[in-house]
Amino acid sequence: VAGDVKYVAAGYIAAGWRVLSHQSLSRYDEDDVRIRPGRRSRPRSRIRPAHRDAVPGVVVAVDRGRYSCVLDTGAASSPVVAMLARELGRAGLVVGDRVFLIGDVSGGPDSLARIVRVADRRSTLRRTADDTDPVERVVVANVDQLVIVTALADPAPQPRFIDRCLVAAYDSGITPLLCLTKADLAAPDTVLDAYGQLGVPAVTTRRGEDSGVLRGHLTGRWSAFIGSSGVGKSTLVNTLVPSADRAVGAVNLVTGRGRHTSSSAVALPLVDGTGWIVDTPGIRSFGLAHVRRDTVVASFPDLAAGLARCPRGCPHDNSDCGLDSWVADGNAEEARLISLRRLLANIGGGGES
Ligand SMILES: Nc1nc2c(ncn2[C@@H]2O[C@H](COP(=O)(O)OP(=O)(O)O)[C@@H](O)[C@H]2O)c(=O)[nH]1
Ligand SMILES: [Mg+2]
Ligand SMILES: [Zn+2]
Repeated sequence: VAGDVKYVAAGYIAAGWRVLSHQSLSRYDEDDVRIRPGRRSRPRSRIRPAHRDAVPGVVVAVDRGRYSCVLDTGAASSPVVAMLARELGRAGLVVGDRVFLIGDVSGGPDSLARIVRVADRRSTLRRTADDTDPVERVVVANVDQLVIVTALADPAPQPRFIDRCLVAAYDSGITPLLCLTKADLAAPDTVLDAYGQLGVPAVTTRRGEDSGVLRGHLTGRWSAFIGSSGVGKSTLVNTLVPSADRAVGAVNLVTGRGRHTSSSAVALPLVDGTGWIVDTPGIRSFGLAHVRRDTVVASFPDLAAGLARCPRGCPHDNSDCGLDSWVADGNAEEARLISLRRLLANIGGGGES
């Protein structure tokens, strides 16, 4: 039995590796595929031989404990609906989770498969409901890139929103990409300059135009799109994935008055190309209660060298803080220091943003 179990585990590792390399994603090894935890000296009888045939896939939507999964083989023409095997416990999965399925994986009407394994997550995009909420939630797993969608006008660019998203991306180890929409309404130069200096890549888009530059950034990757209401995120998603049919101009998706009643994330494959984009309609911002203060500070690379002027243990909010003279000497924009202080005050339980 023990030998058999070992074979099964090795098979999963190999399968996991193939899946991951098949997706042309990088930076992981077999350690990233979760082997059922347990003491290695004992036979892991809970791994059932039947699971040897489990097929790999990825969660693309979640609806009340039912998971829509796309198989790596592409064998099923529509997403396979699956439930989580009881032995995997009650830990919820999120969009982007890589899974192994058994049972009816035909994807046919009324078919139901079973998820028997979950791969370790390469990345997790996390948030709390607000900056003081202790409950941390995973928004999406295994994305490579966070596309921060913000309009150049109507509504005006929101640097504080951008900075907050950059902290979330930095904390999650996910590459940020700034996507500036509505370039037909205002010139992007000021925003491009400000964030270009920080080394944040940026693209501009306008309605009715398919941005090849944006597509280039999305190719071969999993990208989560985040944006506050009205910035043109749905318009953008529809351009990239016409079949997605996201409601444009919908006032309130959560109450169901829009065409799309779901407020949870959904992964959509790019029509031409290998990338996936994850729309996050219910998520307008990131509570950062779970982020360490020094991670917030580290998310402001333009201020990093100025920290040498701070006394040890500086809270960066009083007259001893060396960042004031750093900014006064012209080393960084004052707005950036204000943004940093606002974020630190909030996660410290302080006032509203
Ligand atoms: N002028 C202009 N308007 C746009 C552009 N993209 C979207 N819009 C409009 O902005 C409004 C909000 O768009 P929507 O995609 O629903 O934004 P969402 O709330 O971020 O999903 C709609 O009226 C869109 O037609 C653009 O590039 N230029
Ligand atoms: Mg929308
Ligand atoms: Zn300081």
